[in-house]
Formats: sequence, structure tokens, C-alpha cells
Amino acid sequence: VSSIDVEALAARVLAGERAALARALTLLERDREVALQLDAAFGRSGRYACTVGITGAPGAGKSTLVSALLAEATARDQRLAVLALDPVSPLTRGAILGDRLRMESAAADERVFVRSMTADARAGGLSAVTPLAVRALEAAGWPGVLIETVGVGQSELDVVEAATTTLVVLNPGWGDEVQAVKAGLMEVADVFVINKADREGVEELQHDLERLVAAWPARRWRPPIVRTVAHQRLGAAETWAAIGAHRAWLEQRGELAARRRRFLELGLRALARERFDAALQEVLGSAAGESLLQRLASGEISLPAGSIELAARAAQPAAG
Ligand SMILES: Nc1nc2c(ncn2[C@@H]2O[C@H](COP(=O)(O)OP(=O)(O)OP(=O)(O)O)[C@@H](O)[C@H]2O)c(=O)[nH]1
Ligand SMILES: [Mg+2]
Repeated sequence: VSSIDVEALAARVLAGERAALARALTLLERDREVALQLDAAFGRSGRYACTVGITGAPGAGKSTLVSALLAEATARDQRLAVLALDPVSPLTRGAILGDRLRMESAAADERVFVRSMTADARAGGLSAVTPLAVRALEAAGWPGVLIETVGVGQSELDVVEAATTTLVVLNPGWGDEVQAVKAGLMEVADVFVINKADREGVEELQHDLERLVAAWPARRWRPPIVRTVAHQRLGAAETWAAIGAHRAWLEQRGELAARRRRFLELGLRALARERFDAALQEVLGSAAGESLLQRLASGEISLPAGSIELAARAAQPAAG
């Protein structure tokens, strides 16, 4: 892709052409150099989206909730985009593709844009791809973006935590497991969604969540706890309202900008990390890397000393 093509593509994205946006997202996913050019071309669009990160255990009903929220948005005549993040994993791959098809039936509506993005979570790729994708959606004029993540690894947590509002989806019947769920997952919640509220154990879960939240510092946002039966769209309006209430709270406290910085920091760190990893790889493959490994093997230098030398070489522009 030549830089001329990128400029033209960016212009079409900024003009709101759906096909151009879809193409741009594919390029962002696949080619970081093109991503840099595209993002630079979008850079001054001055448009910002409200992002809603949705996380929870596999099968909790995140995608079903996303569908319900899409219906809620269109019922209110609001435009809403969805990014379904697909960490590359043989375990989750099939499920995600199924979700995507289900959500895309909602996407015949021009007020809705649904896209799944693939990234290698192990390499922190989700953290790099998500901010790039959100900026493309913003450039195309989407005012809101739902971000569904699968799994509760660090990379997914980073992504949802960088959203304007983070939804943690839980199911009744987990009982004691709430305590067992990674503390990190509960900590990032701005809204708790008890989905599958048609099942037993709703009161127990609600009680557990209330106790958890009661222990948080008073100046902190108190996450509302909403109940949903997502496949029947029950509770979608309440979830929508809870997202709005959190956003209003951030706005009132002047914290929207701080959330925005956190989001940008996520992208910054992830992209820089990718660069640094590539540089490390390059040094290791060079003569300097070979010599370093030899000195390590012969005991001439220690592992910590070797790592300092390696990092220093990788940090130089013309490494190796
Ligand atoms: N009984 C009941 N079933 C539900 C509810 N919401 C979703 N489900 C069902 O739960 C299953 C999983 O729903 P998904 O929306 O795919 O869950 P998910 O969290 O997106 O799953 P992954 O993306 O694989 O992590 C589906 O069979 C849904 O129909 C609910 O409120 N009540
Ligand atoms: Mg899903």
C-alpha cells in the first residue's frame, strides 16, 4: 500500500464511508506501518467516542448483551459501533465467529457497525489493535463503541480498563466464585451486570457484589448493579442508563479527559512494546547478539548484565 492510497483511504473513512472503514480496520489489524500512516492521517479529526468495555467469563452472555444494547441504541435512534476482540486462541476462535454472525444480523442497520478484530493477546496485540481501531471508528464519526473482550488475561483487562466505562458481566450461581474471580476483574468494574437473572442465585450474587462495593473508598464511583436477561433484552434499558450515569459522573468530575489519557497510554505502551520486542529480536539475531550469548554461556557476564546490554542495544536506533 503506497502512502497515497493511505491518504485517499483516510479521506474516505473521514467522510463516513463504511467500506473504507472496514478496509482501514483490516489494514490496521495486519500492518503496523500502514497503521501508523492511517492513524496520522486521522490524527486531527477531533472526534472522540465514548467507549464501553465489556468483559466477563466465557459464556457469561457478553455477546448477547451487546446485541441487546445494539437494539436499545437503535430504538433510541443512536448510532453505535461494536468491536469484538478475538484473541488468537484455538479455544475461543469458533465461538467468536459464531458471535460475529449473530451480531452481524443486527448490523444490516446503518446506525450500527459491527466488527471483530483479531490480535495475538499473548504478544499484547489486543492492547495495540484496540486503540488503533477505536481511533479509526472515531475518525469515521462513530460516537460510541462497545468493546467485547473474551477471557480475563492481563491484555483484556488493560483494554477494558482503558474504556470510558467498563462493564463486568457475571452470572448467578457462581456464589463463592465471586471471591475467587480474579480481583483484577472486579476492580475494573464501573457497572456490574448480573446476566442470566432468570436463573437461581441472583440475590446471593447481588449481596456479594454489594458487600464488595461497600468496602471501596467512599470517594470512588459506586458501580451500579443491574440485572439482565440478555436474550430477552430484559434490563438493556437499565444497563444503558447505568452507562450514561457513569459517563455523567466522569464528566461532572472532569475525569473524562483522564480516561481518554489512559486510553491513549494503552495504545502508546502497546505500540512501543511491539517496537522494542522487534528491536530485541533484531539484536539477538545479529553478530552482537551472538557475541552476547557466547559471553553469557561461558560465564563471562551475568544474566542481569547481559540483559542490560541487550536492552541498551535494542534501544539504539541502528541496533545491532
Ligand atoms: N438463560 C439465559 N441464557 C442466556 C442469557 N444471556 C445469554 N444466554 C445464553 O448464554 C450463552 C452464551 O452467551 P454469549 O452471549 O455467547 O456469551 P459470551 O459471554 O459472549 O461468550 P464468549 O464470547 O464465548 O465468552 C448463549 O447460549 C446465550 O443464549 C440470559 O440472560 N439467560
Ligand atoms: Mg461473546
